[in-house]
Amino acid sequence: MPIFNIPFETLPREELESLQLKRLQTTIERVYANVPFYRESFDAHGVSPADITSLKDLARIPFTTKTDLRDNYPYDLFAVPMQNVVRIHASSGTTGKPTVVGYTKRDIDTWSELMARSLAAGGGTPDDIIHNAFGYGLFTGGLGAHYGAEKLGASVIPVSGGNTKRQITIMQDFKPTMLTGTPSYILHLAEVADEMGVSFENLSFKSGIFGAEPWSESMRSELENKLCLRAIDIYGLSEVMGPGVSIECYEEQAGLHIFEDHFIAEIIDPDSGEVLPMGRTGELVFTSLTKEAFPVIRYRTKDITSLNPEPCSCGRTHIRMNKPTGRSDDMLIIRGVNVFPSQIESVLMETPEIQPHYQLVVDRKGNLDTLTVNVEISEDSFSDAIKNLQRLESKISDNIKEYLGVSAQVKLVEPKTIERSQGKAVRVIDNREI
Ligand code: DLL
Repeated sequence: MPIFNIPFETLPREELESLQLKRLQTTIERVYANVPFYRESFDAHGVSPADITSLKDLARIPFTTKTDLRDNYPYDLFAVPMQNVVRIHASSGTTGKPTVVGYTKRDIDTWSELMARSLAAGGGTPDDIIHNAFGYGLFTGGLGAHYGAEKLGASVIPVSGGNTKRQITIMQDFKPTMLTGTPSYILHLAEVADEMGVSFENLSFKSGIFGAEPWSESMRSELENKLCLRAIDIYGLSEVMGPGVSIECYEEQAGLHIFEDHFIAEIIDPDSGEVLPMGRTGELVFTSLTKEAFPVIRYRTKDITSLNPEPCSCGRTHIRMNKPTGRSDDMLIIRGVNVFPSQIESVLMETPEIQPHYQLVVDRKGNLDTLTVNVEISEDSFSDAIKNLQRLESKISDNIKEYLGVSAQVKLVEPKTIERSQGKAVRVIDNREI
């Protein structure tokens, strides 16, 4: 059982919900009083803070979207004066303006505590040495994990992303016991270690906390085998706080416990906005319960997942969200078939001759969408595979067709030719004109 702040994580449901209601009412009152956007939006929907008398009343409140955040760029959704904001982060976003988020001193404390709880849930203790390969900067991964590690009382090595060879030497010399980073960058680290003749069997890792992008179960097995550690999935988003919104427990690694004393999660039908019953798959929506500078009310994440209220052997009473399959805006619609990059990843990883380095290229030829899957052959089977290149390509293409119902042209490419990222991997290049 993890040691850090377990009382809040094992609260009986009734107590947890009464805490949530109290915090929700306070948050709604604060945003109504301090943020013109929320006041106008609540007024337009005919709902006032006094109407929130039970958790069910949350459904009466309008959603907040990424567009609302962009329209209020950079600071108009802040609920405190700028003098009280001690930190600013931003999420890059692929189009348009970034999303800007702010933190008060107390927000940083809350976030650090939640990240400490996350690391503890992933097997961390004050005795650990944490090699933090999440990027430091406007991205919330690096500093989020850093403050959490310090709060836990562990020793943190702030390596950030990049300078990969040096990272391997640090791992050999400093003997870290936990590793944090994006799964795609960690895979690259493993590849570089291999080139340097360094085996993870001789390093000291017991667990790795990986997230910030979707990754499949097959990717988990690959990472666990290559790095000789237990790979734990961590989820979060800048708008809601950063990493530390939910995490898998070391015991089960089956669904990510949401820190429900600080966030309320809902699943909605992305088209109708209707709240879906527990267990159904849809878009994840979050309301923050304790944030001061940048509270979010029913924020539509675009992440697609489902919630699981089943008790967990770790003892936590907080519900779990299943591994997100992807984002509704990353979902590719190829000739009418919906495909997430992570589903393609699962199919690819069933072929032993290839490496989980891939990129999907979508084009439009005439009126027809085409999908090309560029994927690397593994170094070991390179010379063999080259003889059977076409046979292997059509085998993978048949598997994609069979499992996902979409036709794709598979192109096997030489090892190490797909660009490696130091943070989140770029999985899709969509050349279609919108
Ligand atoms: O990625 C925060 C984070 C940092 C999470 C480190 C975990 C670890 P953003 O850059 O704002 O924040 O991106 C948030 O990334 O809406 C998801 O689409 C995706 N995402 C984050 N974690 C996961 C995960 C950080 N474990 C967006 N699985 C989110 C799948 C994830 N997708």
